[in-house]
Amino acid sequence: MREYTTEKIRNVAVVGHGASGKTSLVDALAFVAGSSKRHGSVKDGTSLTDYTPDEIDRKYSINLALAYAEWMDVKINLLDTPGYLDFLGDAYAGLHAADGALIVVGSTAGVEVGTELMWEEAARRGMPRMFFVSMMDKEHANFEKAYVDIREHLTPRVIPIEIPVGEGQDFHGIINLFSKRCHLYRKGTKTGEYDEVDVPPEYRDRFDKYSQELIERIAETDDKLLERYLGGEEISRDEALEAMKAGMARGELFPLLCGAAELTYGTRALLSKLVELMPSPASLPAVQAQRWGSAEPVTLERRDPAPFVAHVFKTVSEPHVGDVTFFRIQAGLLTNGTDVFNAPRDVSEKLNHLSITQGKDRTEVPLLHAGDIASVAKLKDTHTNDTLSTKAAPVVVPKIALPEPLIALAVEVHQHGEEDKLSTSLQRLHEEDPTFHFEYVGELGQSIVRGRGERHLEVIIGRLKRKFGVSAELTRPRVAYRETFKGKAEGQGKHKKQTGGRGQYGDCWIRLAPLPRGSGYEFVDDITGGVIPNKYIPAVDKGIQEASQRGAIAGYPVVDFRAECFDGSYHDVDSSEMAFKMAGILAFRSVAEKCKPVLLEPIMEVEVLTPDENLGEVMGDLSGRRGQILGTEPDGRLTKIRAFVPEAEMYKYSTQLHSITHGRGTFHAKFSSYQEAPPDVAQKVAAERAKEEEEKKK
Ligand SMILES: Nc1nc2c(ncn2[C@@H]2O[C@H](COP(=O)(O)OP(=O)(O)O)[C@@H](O)[C@H]2O)c(=O)[nH]1
Ligand SMILES: [Mg+2]
Repeated sequence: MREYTTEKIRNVAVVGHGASGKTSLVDALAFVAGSSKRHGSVKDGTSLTDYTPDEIDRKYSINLALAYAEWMDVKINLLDTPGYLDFLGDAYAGLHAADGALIVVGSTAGVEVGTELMWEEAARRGMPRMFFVSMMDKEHANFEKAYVDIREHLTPRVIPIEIPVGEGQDFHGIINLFSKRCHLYRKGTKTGEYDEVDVPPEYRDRFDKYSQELIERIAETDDKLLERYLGGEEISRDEALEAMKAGMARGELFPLLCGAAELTYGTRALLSKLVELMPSPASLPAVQAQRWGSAEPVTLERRDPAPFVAHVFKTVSEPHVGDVTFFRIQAGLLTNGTDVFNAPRDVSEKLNHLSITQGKDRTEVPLLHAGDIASVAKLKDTHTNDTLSTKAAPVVVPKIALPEPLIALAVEVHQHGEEDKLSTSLQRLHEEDPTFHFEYVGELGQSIVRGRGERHLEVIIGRLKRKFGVSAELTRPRVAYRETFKGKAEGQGKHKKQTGGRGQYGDCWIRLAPLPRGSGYEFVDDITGGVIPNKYIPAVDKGIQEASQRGAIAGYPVVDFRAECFDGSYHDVDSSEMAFKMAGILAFRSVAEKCKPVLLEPIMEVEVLTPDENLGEVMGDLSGRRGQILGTEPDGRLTKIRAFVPEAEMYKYSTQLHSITHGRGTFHAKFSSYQEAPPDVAQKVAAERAKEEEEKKK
């Protein structure tokens, strides 16, 4: 592997909707450039970047993965990202590590949800973007339609820089609008070779129309060029390309290319344009970091020799390799074996076996320059989103803003006794994929896992088995119900025992009454005349609190009530704190039943964003979940619905919303309050709880 200086590097994230052809394209680019030795295929499970068993089985990308193509003396690092929303975190990581985005749009599918999301994220980051209409050989491929789709749904600033010759089965060439030459592909070509010819006569009109549009659009972004163009002067290919690159950097122009990765058609032209139009890290503004331990901002010098700084954008733990850490060098020159420092974790790491990666293959290299992307294995305590720097100049760089979890499920191990292993393994999986979270919730007696969707959590369960040998399954999470009272009542609790020597005696009278929702618990000491000595009253309170952890309806904690202790009696010898606590417990149990107990259920405040055309169905579904719609309002191209929905009814909501809105809808839910559950719900919950108790006894 030759050495590539910062100017000779391009970092390109390949993004777009699932199944738009990204992985196939990355494979073809690396192969056509000669950097990868075999043309792999997603269908056969041999593609460069879908190499994990998870991906080979499922035939779609889950992990951010890296490849590179060496072209025109430049190394293009290609970051292949997953398109499905469940794995959005890795797509964001890919954009974070890149300097430009190649947005892949299927020639038949056009702009989809994933395309929109990636477009918006790349725009938010102000990255130069290029479009590629993929699978031009597919039946019903339609370049013009894809172009119009992008123009209408993403940006009017998209502009074709090449047009296809033929479409679908007849696709066999492209016309380059800059060079005004036509590439005709040789049938059966393995590496995208073509014969260069003049624009065929039957394409002359289309060519004229598109090249005029191209030159006008470029001229519009540059006053000097515009003047010359209007003056009838010819604008050279190099000038046009340079203006195009500058326009891309300012977010004013987004070139559109096309091809068919599986046939390798169009790949050579695309490689050249990635080199010519995407920025080198050297041309970009310096990265702003922060000195570790202070708020002092630091501007990172990209030139050598600067203190080393790198950002870890991905870690993968593989059974036979251990942890592999992918990072982008933000500053400094990095040589193999360098000692670095992970300041926030206070750990020194040695970067041994410094490598570049081509899919699953890693090639050791002696040295890499700033802007490049590298990997190392077996670091001690470095995880996704960490910064590596030096002990002498410790800094942290901005982190990838990761998407929040949307779904929560319970996870249960198949084999008793594996609970500890489950939690250590889930912790490892969280470090690898920080969009996945888990916690043991004592009240529910369940480990709860959270992620971006069911598919995401299923992949996690698969990894748990494959990487850590823990066999588990996803189950429905329990709901943290509560109980309360709707009426008042009073009664006695008397604990009296005479067993041989000293006996036990405690006796209290209490009154229970409901309090407004959210007030919690209140204890009132109404004892007069010392009928219960002061020192025993806290014990009565304790007894009531303990007993209230199991309500009368279904055994859930009772909340929002007042307990008044107003009478009782004691015994000089036999009374004790223990005995009065027992009396409190007995009093609560007997009085609680008379206070019209009810079940409370947690209610979530939910905000749903949906396309207008699905509004009716989304609202209907929310009502079916006993949701109470609070209102709707327009929000950009979508409509926002606000509603209160019982948590118990939110089970698998993300999956349902995804299916109603074809992935366009998103939502956000947070706990709002506890509300009285309808009687039929309470009955069902009580019956389920009774059944559970019954099973526990067995
Ligand atoms: N006809 C045709 N099919 C393609 C082409 N590129 C990819 N595909 C198919 O489209 C599907 C999705 O491709 P993949 O590369 O996994 O897309 P990704 O999800 O965007 O990475 C796979 O079945 C590929 O075989 C192409 O150039 N022509
Ligand atoms: Mg893919």
